[in-house]
Amino acid sequence: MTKVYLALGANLGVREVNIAQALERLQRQIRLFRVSRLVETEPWGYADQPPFLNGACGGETDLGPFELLAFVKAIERDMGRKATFRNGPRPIDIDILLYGEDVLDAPELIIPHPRMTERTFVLLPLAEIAGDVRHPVTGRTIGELLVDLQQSTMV
Ligand code: PH2
Ligand code: MG
Ligand code: MG
Repeated sequence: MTKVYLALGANLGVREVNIAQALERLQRQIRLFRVSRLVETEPWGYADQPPFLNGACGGETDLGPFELLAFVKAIERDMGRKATFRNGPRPIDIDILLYGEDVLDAPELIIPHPRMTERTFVLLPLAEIAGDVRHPVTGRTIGELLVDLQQSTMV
């Protein structure tokens, strides 16, 4: 069993229902031990779209990293997500943030998630459930990374 942390996001449809459904589906392969509160966030990357609800969850799974990726992609697809454009609107987005202490750099999957340290909408919910967990590349805890980010953007 490996401890994994995932980010959840939605900005189309009834967002909290989509996230609840995704959490329900995730439990078919992940024993969830923490789910964060949901926060409403301004769209990042592409501004002309509805606000997001974002959250994070943590759990244990027997799936390998690529199996986990296929599993979350299947949930996104089943929940009606269409391939649009980068950073565009979506009924559900499930991103793998951390997979144990693994560091992986494959064409289809980079772990830890390469942009997690730059995004408050990821670090804020993640810090609520995993503040003391260490990012295996930077060696900083999630709580520290959130403070770093907030300080770097307090201008
Ligand atoms: N996801 C994106 C692009 N922009 N902005 C917010 N606030 N929340 C997201 O989850 C998000 C985003 C691409 O995955
Ligand atoms: Mg994403
Ligand atoms: Mg994604």
